[in-house]
Amino acid sequence: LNAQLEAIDPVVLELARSAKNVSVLSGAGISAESGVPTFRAPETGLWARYSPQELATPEAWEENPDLVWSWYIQRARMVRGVQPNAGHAALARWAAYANVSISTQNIDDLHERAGSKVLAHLHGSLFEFCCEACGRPADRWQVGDLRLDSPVDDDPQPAPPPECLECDSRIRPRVVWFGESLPMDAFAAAEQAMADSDLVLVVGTSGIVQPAASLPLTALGLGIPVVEINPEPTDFSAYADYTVRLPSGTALPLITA
Ligand code: BJW
Repeated sequence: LNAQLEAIDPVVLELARSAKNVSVLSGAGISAESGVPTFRAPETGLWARYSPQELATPEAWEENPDLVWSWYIQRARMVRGVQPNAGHAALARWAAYANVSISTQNIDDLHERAGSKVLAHLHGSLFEFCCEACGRPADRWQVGDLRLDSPVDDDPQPAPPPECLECDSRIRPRVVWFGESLPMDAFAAAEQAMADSDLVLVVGTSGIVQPAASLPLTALGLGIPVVEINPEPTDFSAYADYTVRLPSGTALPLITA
């Protein structure tokens, strides 16, 4: 533990201790220790033949909706089967001492299940579905029928997405694919929270996907200290005021203690 604590700049510990308004931008890395693969990590099973970057696009949805639909259902099942980790839990506990605003690029619900209220789900949610044409939310039974609660199928057969009860168009996951706009209210709330904070933590993101990656730059421009928590260097590392080169499940409990 001492060795890990020594990996953290004492200034970071002091900033965290005194901060009253903390803004967090989280990415796939914060859920990695729960067993959720990061976005750019190799996948296994059926999906080994496809990269997430190929499947999370409007083009993939147009060309192969059954495959994309089934991929999201499998991911929802996988997330249902894992637990929040020490990093999520530390952020949830911190809310007793500071105003912690969490903006996440993740579509999982592990922050919420650890007890945090998430300010902004910048890229949507694995557990919301809507009509691709009219936006009508899917009825619970339509997706429930696909048994999000069942275990991950090792050999899933791609199945077609359900149809909207209103207009017969396809039901899609309510997530943000490349080229699509982020939910404006969520992005605006995240931007405001960054601007109003006295400390920003950028946790477990490669920082290459825009516009989410630009959020901490707003804070830097205002002179707010920004700390990156990531075991690996990223495109953002050069801009961060401080970097903590530890997994978030180790770093966050130490920083928020
Ligand atoms: C650990 C750890 C541990 C491991 N502890 N850490 C050129 C310049 C600028 C922008 C663009 C451009 N060309 C195109 C664009 C726009 C595009 C974009 O940014 N592309 C870039 C790739 C270049 N952006 C968009 O299209 C966005 N929309 C947009 O711009 O709208 C405007 C517009 C409208 C109309 C026309 C044109 C423009 C939308 C972006 C949507 C991103 N969607 C996805 C999928 C969401 C649903 C899903 O999950 O399936 O979001 S893509 C994917 O990447 C997902 C993630 O949220 C996102 C970010 O990934 P993240 O979280 O950073 O994960 P990884 O895997 O990359 O990194 C994990 C990190 O964790 C690593 O650093 C590890 O080291 C670390 N780690 N273990 C801590 N234990």
